[in-house]
Amino acid sequence: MNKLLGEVDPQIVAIAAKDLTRQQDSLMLIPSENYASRAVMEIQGSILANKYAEGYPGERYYNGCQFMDEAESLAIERAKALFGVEHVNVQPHAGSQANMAVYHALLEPGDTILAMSLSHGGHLTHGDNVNFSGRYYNIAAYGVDAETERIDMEVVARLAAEHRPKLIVVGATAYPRHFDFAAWRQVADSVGAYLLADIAHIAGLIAGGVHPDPVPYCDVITTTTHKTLRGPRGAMIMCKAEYADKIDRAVFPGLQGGPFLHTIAARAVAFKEASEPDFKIYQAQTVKNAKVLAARLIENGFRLVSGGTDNHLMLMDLTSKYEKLSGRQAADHLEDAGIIVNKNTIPFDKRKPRTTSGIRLGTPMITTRGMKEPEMVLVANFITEALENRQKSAIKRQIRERVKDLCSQFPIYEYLK
Ligand code: DSN
Repeated sequence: MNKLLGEVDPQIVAIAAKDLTRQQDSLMLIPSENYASRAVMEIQGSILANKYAEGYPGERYYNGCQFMDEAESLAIERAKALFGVEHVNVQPHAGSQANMAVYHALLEPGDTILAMSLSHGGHLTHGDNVNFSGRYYNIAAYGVDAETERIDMEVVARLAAEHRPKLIVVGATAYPRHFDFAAWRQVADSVGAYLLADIAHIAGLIAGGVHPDPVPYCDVITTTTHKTLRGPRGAMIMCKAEYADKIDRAVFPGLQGGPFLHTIAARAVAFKEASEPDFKIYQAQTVKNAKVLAARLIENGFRLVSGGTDNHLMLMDLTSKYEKLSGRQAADHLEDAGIIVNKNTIPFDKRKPRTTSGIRLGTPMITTRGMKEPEMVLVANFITEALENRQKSAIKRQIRERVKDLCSQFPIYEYLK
């Protein structure tokens, strides 16, 4: 019981060590990922993982939960203060469970949801037909305008009037522009729908004050905690007090059993970190970096969906430069050069989701490691050079070395080495 991990399982230690090297030596540009702090990871790997605590603070189905109650209450109070919300449930294991719980709380199977289609930047749980949401609910989807590649609120209002949804979801995983939550509230009110904001991608930006705030306008807000919010993997649901009981009952016992108190405690730590002044600086820099990266990529001849970004991510349309190069191939070529992105459909994509015509890039991770505007220009140039020379392995290898050099100036997790 007291042996070190290295003594018990050197094999798994070696795997983690390899990924530490990968995380250190690569430019990690997947916009939904981040480097959690040492403090977050310390408590996540702690003895708090040993306890069952079904229920909520003060009303558990297990004994011995007094310190679990303290940890969960602290996470709840910190989240409430950070986002200025009336009620928070910190138990959802992941973003999908959080959205599932909201639907379970507010809807009946067969009710209509209006949400963004996955192919235009939404999420699987926003009604995709391979997901529970598309299977159990009647989905009306909105997308972006073919010309501007932005959401057109007049179209959303028209779709709402036509389909009379019981719930409208505003939020995306691949939308580089701001959401005007006040306008969404107006549409929801026009048909008497609940308004859910899924802010998984932009939660950190909102907490950092660099994205419009959904709280005054939305009935319920879901988010993961490991993206721009930079906490441990997990999720939470925020809502007005009037929905608190329904939401809590939907999470437990509706959908989940025992909460993961080790990650809930790690969420508490992340919320503390996010309430410190440095976090605001970090979020502002994330957005500044994204704008510089986007501008340089455009200067280098790439087309970005909607012409740029207002947040932490951008979608590159490869077809404008390389008609035959798919997103999947581009992501693999970039990985050869030490640059990690993900393939992503672009609006009105002619290719399938497994192939795609685009890649999605974001700045949360490279900003966490301390990179600023000058490095964004280098990153854009590395991407450009790697894609230009995608058939030349020697050049990609050479770029990989230059990427590694750049990364070595911005070390991560030095205490683990
Ligand atoms: N998988 C997440 C993303 O990459 O955006 C969404 O849940």
